[in-house]
Amino acid sequence: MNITFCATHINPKVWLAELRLALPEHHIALWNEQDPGSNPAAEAAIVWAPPQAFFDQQPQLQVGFNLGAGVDALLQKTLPVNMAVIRLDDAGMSVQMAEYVTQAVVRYFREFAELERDMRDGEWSFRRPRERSEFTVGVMGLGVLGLRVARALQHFEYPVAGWSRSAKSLDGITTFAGDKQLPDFMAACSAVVCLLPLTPDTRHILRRDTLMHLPVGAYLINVARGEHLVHADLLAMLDSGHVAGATLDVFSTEPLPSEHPFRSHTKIICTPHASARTLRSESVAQIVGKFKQWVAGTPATHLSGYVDAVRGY
Ligand code: NDP
Ligand code: OXD
Repeated sequence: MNITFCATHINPKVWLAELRLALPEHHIALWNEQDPGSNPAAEAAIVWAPPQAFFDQQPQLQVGFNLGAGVDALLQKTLPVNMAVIRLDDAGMSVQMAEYVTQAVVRYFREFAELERDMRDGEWSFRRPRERSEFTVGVMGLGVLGLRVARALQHFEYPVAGWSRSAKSLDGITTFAGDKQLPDFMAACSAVVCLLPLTPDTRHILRRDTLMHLPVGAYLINVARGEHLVHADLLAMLDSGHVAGATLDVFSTEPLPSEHPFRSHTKIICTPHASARTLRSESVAQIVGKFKQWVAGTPATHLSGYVDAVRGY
């Protein structure tokens, strides 16, 4: 079978080498945009943020494996009519995400930034310990990553709340679902973590009229997509003190422009979309496993990570 590969922002050579080693009986080729006639007609694609021309030139594609968990960029494209989209599920990302979010929450809860600042200023300060039982961390999105994050936070005995589209019953987690329960969920959170997929329903969900339900002095951690957040609203709420601080890993424009106010804001911590990296070996192993199941006859709709294009995730 022919597989076409196109991934921007990564070195394709090493990926192709690993994929070819794992699938020696199949032909895997790097897509050539300049000379479309030279691309063998492929049934399967492995992609990260390919240009529209990739799909326009290959309407015969049956299945597309996304080299990431989020498929928002892919679903904004016009895709081949019969192509099913399969995303990465976990593939080594959830442990990284749990680690990243936990360190951000712990820094806020334990006020490490303030203690470090005091030490730099020559002080030896005492801060009264906060009450853990009163520091609820809310996780928006209780999927593969959100649930792992929630469980990691529980390990440190933070009360955890979760918000999802469908109602859930999860051991030890106070759950909320749907738009109606969003204000109550927000009101319960001392820190809120966004781990939602970016869909028409969730774009700009972190805006003034949702964030204003947070208690005064709450923290925001956005590790999902930049377009979940309305930048100006966050800046205004940091200025007013309603939001005490934000940790942002994702931005509506990436790379974040060097002059962007987020970069130098004293209440914002930024990282360059690094909270959970796509790991090559884990991702290749997962895609190869799913591809083999598909070749053996499992319908794409039955593969784990199958994306419901109407739902958007
Ligand atoms: P999943 O699809 O497993 O989980 C999505 C969760 O979001 C589900 O619980 C779902 O609810 C919930 N959800 C979806 N739409 C809504 C809505 N309208 N209202 C309320 N809840 C909603 O995704 P993952 O956990 O694998 O990944 C989440 C996102 O994290 C990715 O889409 C990506 O954008 C981002 N990401 C960021 C990375 C980074 O490095 N910064 C790395 C990897 C991913 P339900 O359970 O009811 O379906
Ligand atoms: C992803 C990401 O969606 O890297 O996997 O953001």
